[in-house]
Amino acid sequence: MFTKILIANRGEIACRIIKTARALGVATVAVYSDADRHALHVQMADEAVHIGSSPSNESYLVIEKVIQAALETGAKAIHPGYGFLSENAEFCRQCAANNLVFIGPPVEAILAMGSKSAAKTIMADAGVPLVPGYHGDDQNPDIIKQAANQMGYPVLLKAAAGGGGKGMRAVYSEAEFDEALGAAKREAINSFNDDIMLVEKYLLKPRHVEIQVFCDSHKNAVYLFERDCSVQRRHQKVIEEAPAPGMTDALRKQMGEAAIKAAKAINYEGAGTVEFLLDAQGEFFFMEMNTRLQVEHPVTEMISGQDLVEWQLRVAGGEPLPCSQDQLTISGHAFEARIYAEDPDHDFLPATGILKHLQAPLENANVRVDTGVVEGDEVSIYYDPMVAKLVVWDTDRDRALQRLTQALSEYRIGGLTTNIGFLYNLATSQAFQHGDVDTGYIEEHEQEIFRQRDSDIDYAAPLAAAAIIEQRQQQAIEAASLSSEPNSPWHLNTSWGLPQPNLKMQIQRAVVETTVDSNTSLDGLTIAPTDTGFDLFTPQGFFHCAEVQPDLGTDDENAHGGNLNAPMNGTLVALLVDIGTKVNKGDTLLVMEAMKMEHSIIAPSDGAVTEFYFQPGDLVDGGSELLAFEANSE
Ligand code: MV4
Repeated sequence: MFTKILIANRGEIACRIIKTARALGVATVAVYSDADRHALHVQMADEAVHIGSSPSNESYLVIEKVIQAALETGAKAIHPGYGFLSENAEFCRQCAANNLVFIGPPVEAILAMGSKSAAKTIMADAGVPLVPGYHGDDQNPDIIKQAANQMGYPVLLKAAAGGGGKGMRAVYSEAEFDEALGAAKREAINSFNDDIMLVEKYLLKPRHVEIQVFCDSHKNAVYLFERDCSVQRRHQKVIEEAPAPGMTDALRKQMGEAAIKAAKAINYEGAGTVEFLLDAQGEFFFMEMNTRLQVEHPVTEMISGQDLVEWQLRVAGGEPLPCSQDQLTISGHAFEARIYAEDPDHDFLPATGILKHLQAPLENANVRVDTGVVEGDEVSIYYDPMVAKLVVWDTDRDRALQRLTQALSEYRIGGLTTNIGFLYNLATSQAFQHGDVDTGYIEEHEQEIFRQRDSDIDYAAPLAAAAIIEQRQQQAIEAASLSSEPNSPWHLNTSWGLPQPNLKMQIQRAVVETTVDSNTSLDGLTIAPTDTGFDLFTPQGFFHCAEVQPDLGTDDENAHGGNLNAPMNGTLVALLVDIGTKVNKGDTLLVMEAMKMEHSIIAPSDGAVTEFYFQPGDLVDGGSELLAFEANSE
């Protein structure tokens, strides 16, 4: 076993690798960029080396700097994690040239799987099932078209240099083939500087089922079962699970053995993943092989009870596989949901900002949180905005899914927008609950996942209002407990039996007035405070909520009628006038954002702003006075 390894990565995967290394008594070296100077992975490692400025291509992707850091610190091996240099053949070569062990496959395997068409040729020769198609070197358009006609439409044109969905074009009839091929080749040249095309039978609504394989340097090879990664958005995985819904023992064995064949065909060593397309008839076809540890490896660890990073360290150190195939078993079911700083209501735009409030679900035997951030950290523009991977396990899929939705409803993140609500609505959507998943899932169920029905608002508003009333009562009790007269009636917050107050609520994008009566129940709900209000998790779905401050006008003797206070918690977006500049009644003075909506503060009369109390980017509490305004003297 190595005495010291360097982790050439950051974030959750670096932290995750350090945890296993520490458990094995292996010393660890972290590398970090300017932006990661105080990052969790740096704190967790035994040593840390600064390797450059924040952009990845000036730090984590600079081979010489990573190698130099390993040599300086006496690390014997380098774990690349995933992404970054994990499938970079030159990096692999440089490690060997510097007597450093690359914790991954031989460079030949990385090269062999680097080209989609070369990989398919290797797999075809090895007897691994491929989608019917043509991936030959002869790129004569007539040859490609003849193959398409022979397999029957629809077909899928794919750029050999493409991947991850880039460079794919569906063709539905012979009549449109020539134009489609021309367009696909032009796109491939522009995107990859390579217009080699392959054509395949277009499988409709396939599932993405991948097999975890592991090989050692003594020709042993095993598969650690499958993961279903069909729930993707624009070829980014969202929720993964193991085992795959509906998988039979026979099909699992067939796919596992095909994956082993694929690995052996390229003399593989280390952790690898063989991706297949699985059609509705139970036919499976090789898609590609990933020569790295995948992001979603934890679901395999949860159902197999194996630590795949420990296996990587042992195998890279020349040890044999820790288990034979017969010793590997599946227990229960696991899900992984990727928690991202992104805004599902704005086309999943990446969100940046400070994690002002970060409270993950409690971890235990059923709940695991792999993360690289702590409260107060900044999610920056430099790196993938994944905040954490929420991994759950239980004895069967239904129970595991219940764990997932419960854990999502307990996740508290304030200070930036996340996809937690989207994940919650996806995990509670009907078809997902029944395991009816395929690669088109999110598009097919978009309405349900992004539901914003009036009936939802009618359902959520009284619950949200009740949550506010309950929160006030709780605050009153806490205030009373701190008071010298705890029993004073002034501490009561029950309006002395008066009918409950009318509350003005913003639910997602709707503003509603609602009342709360005694039969509004909060059972089965979870409230997560946020910077703009609170997130309400209910059995019917997830809602961003906030109380809209009543418009009390102003008691200023120059009463202007307008309200210069923040209507609710939010962020100040822009100041639209200068101090002292004459403005007319109704002119917009500033804009703030709350609940994904813009709110304008307008001039209550002719006059001028004499002071702004906040600046763009500031978080503003509801009701705060935002500016000082001087009306023109009559
Ligand atoms: C396909 C396919 C249907 N038929 N090939 C997308 C990215 C790359 N990994 C291969 N992909 C696909 N290839 C044939 N012949 C459908 C997809 C596909 C897909 C595959 C896996 C996971 C998500 C996907 C989303 C859209 C399309």
